[in-house]
Amino acid sequence: MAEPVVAYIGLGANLGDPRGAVLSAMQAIADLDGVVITRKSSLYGSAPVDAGGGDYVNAVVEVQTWLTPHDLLARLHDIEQVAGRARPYRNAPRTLDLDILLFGERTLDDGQLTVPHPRMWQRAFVLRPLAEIAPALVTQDQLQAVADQPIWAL
Ligand code: PH2
Ligand code: MG
Ligand code: MG
Repeated sequence: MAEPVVAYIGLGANLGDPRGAVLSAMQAIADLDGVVITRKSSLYGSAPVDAGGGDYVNAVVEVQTWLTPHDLLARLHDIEQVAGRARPYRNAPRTLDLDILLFGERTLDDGQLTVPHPRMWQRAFVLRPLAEIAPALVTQDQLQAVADQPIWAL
């Protein structure tokens, strides 16, 4: 089997039972064929960024995967669907959002998937949990740049 790729997945929810949804999603990701979770961040509470609704629960997981980026995205969408994800409008409150943040060294932008995630470096709810599990990937300057965004450990 070819070498796996190390990828990072952002988890977020602010509708229904956000904490339960994020924890269940971690288990669902762990249960995927061709995906192994290697690190899980703590859960964080965060105020919505560029969005309405209630506070979010956010986390990031590191995985090793043998899937292609698009196959991984499709499996993550399946998990969102099971969690009752609806997409009434952009950045609407959601029962579960799973975003591929980084996929090895790959860069990709084909209309379906953009990797690295185009807004990840502007978002404390991504950078703080990412820095917890992969400190080499996030600089102090990058954390400083989002220090005004309210985020707290749960
Ligand atoms: N996700 C968004 C938009 N805004 N804000 C927070 N705090 N957490 C999120 O996961 C989030 C957001 C779009 O996916
Ligand atoms: Mg998102
Ligand atoms: Mg998404």
